[in-house]
Amino acid sequence: MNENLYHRFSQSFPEDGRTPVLIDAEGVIADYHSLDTASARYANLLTGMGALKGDRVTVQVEKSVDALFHYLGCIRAGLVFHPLNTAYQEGELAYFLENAEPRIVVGDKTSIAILGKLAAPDTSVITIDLLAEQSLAEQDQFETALSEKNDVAALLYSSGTTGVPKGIMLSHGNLAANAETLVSTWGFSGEDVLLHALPIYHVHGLFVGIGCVLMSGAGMYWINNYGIDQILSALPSCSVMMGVPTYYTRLLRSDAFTKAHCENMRLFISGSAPLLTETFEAFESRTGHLILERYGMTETGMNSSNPLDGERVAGTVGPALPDVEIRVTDADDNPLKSGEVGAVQVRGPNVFQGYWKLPEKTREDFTEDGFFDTGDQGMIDAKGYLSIIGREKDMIISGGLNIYPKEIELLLDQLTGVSESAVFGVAHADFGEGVVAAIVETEPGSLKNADIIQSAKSQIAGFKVPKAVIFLEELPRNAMGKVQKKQLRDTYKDLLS
Ligand code: MCA
Repeated sequence: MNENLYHRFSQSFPEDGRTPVLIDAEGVIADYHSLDTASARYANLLTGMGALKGDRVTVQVEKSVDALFHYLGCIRAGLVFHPLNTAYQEGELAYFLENAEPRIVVGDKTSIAILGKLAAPDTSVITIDLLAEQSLAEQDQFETALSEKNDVAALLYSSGTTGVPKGIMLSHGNLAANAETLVSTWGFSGEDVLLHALPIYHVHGLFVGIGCVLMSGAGMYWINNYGIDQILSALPSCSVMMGVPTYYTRLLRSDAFTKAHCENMRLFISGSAPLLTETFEAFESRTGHLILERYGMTETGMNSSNPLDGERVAGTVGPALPDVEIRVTDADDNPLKSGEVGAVQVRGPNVFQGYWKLPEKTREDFTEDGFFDTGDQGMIDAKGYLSIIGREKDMIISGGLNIYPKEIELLLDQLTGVSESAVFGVAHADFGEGVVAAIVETEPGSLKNADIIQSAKSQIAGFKVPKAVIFLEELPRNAMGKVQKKQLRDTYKDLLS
């Protein structure tokens, strides 16, 4: 059997190819037949450019319909899709391009010059616009590549505590299994229209959102950039919405948002960052809907979900998905009893194939009996519901994006006049958490807040740039000399709220 993700999707496509798959305010943008033919053209074009099964295609493009068709073309051709956040700057891109060794690099008009400069000489570097234009001359049929379950379909990077990003290899089998489980858990069908406003360079928008739709023959209301007005005008045409908590807090901040917008909605799903109980409750009282919170990570896709039918408990991420095993363990990987807090470990068909070029690190993160150690701390209650109590050391989640302080500290420490720095997260009214940098100067009073922020902005993605900088005479340390981040978080907890 062909385990290619696109092949698996195509088995759920509606018989009538004229069934809409993408809609927006103007009406139908694409039906299933045109999605199939457009992805075939991209697959023909990419393979015609010399890309072979397993080759990486690195993509840094704004969300668009062409970007979606191109993604599907890569998958169909058995190429490894490697998407990048459009906010990444030159220094960040240099690392990804060197590490992923792509055969093809795809950018936008605005980013193509930098991508071209950074790419290895034998790489094809092309804009998505030109690809789209050239694809029109290609055949609109393509025999989807034969893929095995464990063949890598996508490479996504996550920074980690060392500040050096690791490539996470997700296979066709991982992505298909997770999408299938989510379709049944969340009751997706051909009747659904998903409000798709998430970016398509992360697991949430790319695999969870698009995966659920294409694995069930449903439709998507396609929004390229999150904006409250677009969401409000789209909602009445939709039945399901997926978002990070910021999407819901922004909706609640809009007085225009009422129950009437949700008339046709059956489900609101939240993930990628903790949903505050107060958001859950405020949303219920405004709309009558209980937001369904679920839990996942790039290495595993989705692991657990509050139920579609049954009790949705605020502050928990629900029981394990049907084909996923979750356990909470002590430091020696021994399972703990319900109610006890320990390491969250996951095993199942959703769990990734390993870190790209890092077999040693991969071995470290798996237990002997095949569980992946997520780095999160959690607790499973008597009903089997998981709560995430703490997460990988120091990690900040801002607007649904993971930020690793080490990466920012390494950058700040290199700035002239900075002796040392400590980066930490505090509550942020819009993004849930925001980045704060504490700086110790080599010469007190020599640096300006704005200069630090400006320097950071020119070197790293905007979402990682500190929202506030504070100057300290020294960093708080314990007897061992270790910086006390907790103390910093406590002292400055109200800085951004
Ligand atoms: C933008 N900015 C941010 C963020 N986004 N700062 C902190 N955190 C953020 N997430 C900054 C910009 O650099 C800019 O700064 C200013 O805010 C406005 O930028 P803009 O692009 O206009 O922001 P926005 O369009 O309002 O975007 C906010 C957003 C977006 C809609 C919340 O960040 C978003 O779509 N987040 C979702 C990310 C996502 O898909 N996560 C899933 C990861 P300045 O003005 O100074 O230039 S997958 C995952 O986590 C796992 C697997 C899972 O379980 O899902």
